[in-house]
Amino acid sequence: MTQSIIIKKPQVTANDIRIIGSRKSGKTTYLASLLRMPEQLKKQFKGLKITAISDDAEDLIGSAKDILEQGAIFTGTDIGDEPYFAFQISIPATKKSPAITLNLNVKDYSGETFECAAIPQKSSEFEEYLEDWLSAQSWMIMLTDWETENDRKIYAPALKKLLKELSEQSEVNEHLKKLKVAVVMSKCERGELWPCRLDAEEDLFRVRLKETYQVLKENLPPSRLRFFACSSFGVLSNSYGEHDPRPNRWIPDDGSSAEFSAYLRDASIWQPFGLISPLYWLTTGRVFHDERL
Ligand SMILES: Nc1nc2c(ncn2[C@@H]2O[C@H](COP(=O)(O)OP(=O)(O)OP(=O)(O)O)[C@@H](O)[C@H]2O)c(=O)[nH]1
Ligand SMILES: [Mg+2]
Repeated sequence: MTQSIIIKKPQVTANDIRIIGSRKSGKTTYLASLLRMPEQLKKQFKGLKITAISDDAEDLIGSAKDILEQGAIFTGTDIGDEPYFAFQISIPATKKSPAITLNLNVKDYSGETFECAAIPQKSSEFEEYLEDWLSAQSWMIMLTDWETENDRKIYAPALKKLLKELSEQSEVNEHLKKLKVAVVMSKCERGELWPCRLDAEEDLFRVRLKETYQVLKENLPPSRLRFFACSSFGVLSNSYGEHDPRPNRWIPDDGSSAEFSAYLRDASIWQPFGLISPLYWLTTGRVFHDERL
């Protein structure tokens, strides 16, 4: 009797995403770290491939090498000239899921554009960005601090406005009824956040950004909203058997904060956390099983 072997074809799926969020929340560093894919991740996840497609994406890999790995930081993203990164993530098959390739187009916005949504006097500027955001299939919203003042006066009102527009436009544009939103807390190598990364919704957003969380939950069904934690820098070691949870970051000793002015400390052991999970969920609707990625 001949045995038939069934070879599952890798799935291929595409997505068009906008990354928006508060100022200096780490959006550009996130994309640069992902595209650069440090050696530590390559070793740990054999067969994982990230390939730049557009020139902007190629250039960002260069910036990761020339800036982040040299212990420097990006200048803020310019308004009006937002880069559009096209790249591909190929994830090999695991016991739990088949091999998959994600073809992604991701546009990176400056934090000011998101904060405009909370300022009524800036509504005409906001309308311009909004038009482009509403042409996408997914949004990644990146936040990094939980000052009560920002929660109440910037993040919650900005999201309220954004989601109100989304809901109104959904009446005339069917595809918007499917738009998904991944809300990401960045820089989670910070000591008080690292243990909370395992349940970002409960332990980060619900308890720390109460009003923002409430606005999101009231305006989006669970199938279109999910919360994530990530760190572009990671900790010194997150491998089994050799944990060293000290952040792989360096903060200038001028009183700066770990939230807004940190640098990568040691590029040779650079191992970001949680970079792929939000993109995977936004694109497939499924939860990625290895949160370290
Ligand atoms: N501690 C820590 N700092 C980070 C991380 N990612 C980025 N940063 C720092 O956050 C600051 C801002 O990073 P950017 O990537 O420029 O932030 P952005 O959201 O693109 O900023 P805008 O374009 O101005 O909105 C820099 O000092 C980065 O080094 C991280 O994972 N951990
Ligand atoms: Mg930026």
